[in-house]
Amino acid sequence: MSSHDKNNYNSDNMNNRRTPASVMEEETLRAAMEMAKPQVSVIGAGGAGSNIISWIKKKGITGGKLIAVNTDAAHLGISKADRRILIGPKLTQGRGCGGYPEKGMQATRESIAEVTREVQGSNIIFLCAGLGGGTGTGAIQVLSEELKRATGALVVAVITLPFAVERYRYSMAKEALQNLQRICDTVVAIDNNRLTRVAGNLPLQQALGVANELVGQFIRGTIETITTASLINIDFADLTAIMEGRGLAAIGVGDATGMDRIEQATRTALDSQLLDIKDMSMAHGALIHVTGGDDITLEEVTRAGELVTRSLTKEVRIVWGAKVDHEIKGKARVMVVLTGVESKFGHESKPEPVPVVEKKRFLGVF
Ligand SMILES: Nc1nc2c(ncn2[C@@H]2O[C@H](COP(=O)(O)OP(=O)(O)OP(=O)(O)O)[C@@H](O)[C@H]2O)c(=O)[nH]1
Ligand SMILES: [Mg+2]
Repeated sequence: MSSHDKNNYNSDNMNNRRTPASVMEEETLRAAMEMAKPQVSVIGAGGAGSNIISWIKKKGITGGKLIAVNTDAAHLGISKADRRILIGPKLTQGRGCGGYPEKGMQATRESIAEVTREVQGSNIIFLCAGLGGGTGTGAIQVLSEELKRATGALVVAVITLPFAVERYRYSMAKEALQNLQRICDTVVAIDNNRLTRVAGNLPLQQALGVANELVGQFIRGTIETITTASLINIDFADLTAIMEGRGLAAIGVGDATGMDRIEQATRTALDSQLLDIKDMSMAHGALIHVTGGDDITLEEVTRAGELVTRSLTKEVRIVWGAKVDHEIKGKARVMVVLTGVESKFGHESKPEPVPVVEKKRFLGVF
């Protein structure tokens, strides 16, 4: 019997005989459940980071606090975040960093106390930004270091690398990415130049929208499978095991309909990794997230896990979560995140492999 079933069983019994002792037990259980829920904060830094936060907010999310930080007051004004923080007001007067990451770093240091206050008590902090500008590139480096120190939370950065047409920004982005790998538990990197694999040949603005959606989907999906009852949940310990001290991570998504939708979507997710990684089979861990309409079956979700397991030659830890989305009837969407991967953007010190095999957790009603 899963813990979820047990909870339901207990609460049914409670309704039948409400003795003072049993009411107290129920209250204690409720308090314990509340305490066990991980606190999650998501911070979007700079223009791209704030746009990603707005995307998540528009889609709706339960179980996470959304914060936007920017040096650009006008852009911050249109953000849909739960909390908006203008960083470095003395340094930049709310006018942005003009592409200088050093200025973004200084601005963040000026306002670090305010940001730290907002994330106190968090167990997981997601930081997102488009690398290549001043604010996001500078802020995410200072935030990851300072917030890790202040909270001890699992810190996961999710960043995009600039398009080839923005080459002059590339070296700054590369340097920041190296630095982030040293500081964060995991850095999920999306190379914008690979977006054509999932979005075709789109104009720049639309391609940026696709990147926002991808980052947003990853963060939203992960948060919801650990904080709310889903078809299959991932617990905080699972997530920590594959993300803590893992270095670089790549991500891929696939959508499909029809009889073999799971096979197709999983293959697309594996074949369309949005970072140029050296050898997929050498990944140290994998997180699979499946979203499907009401008709998605447990067997299909398990199948996605099997397909990914087969692509990874090592005995690595694989965790998976699944959620029903009533809006995508008939469709399956599979997201595969490979952690501890090697890439030309990699940092020299590599993580130790996670010694465990696959793990499943079943919760919810089928
Ligand atoms: N995913 C995504 N990337 C974006 C978006 N806008 C810009 N980018 C990318 O992110 C990089 C940084 O751009 P911004 O986020 O606008 O820059 P910033 O961090 O605000 O920095 P400054 O404006 O220089 O202070 C760019 O080089 C683009 O590659 C967006 O809306 N979404
Ligand atoms: Mg900006």
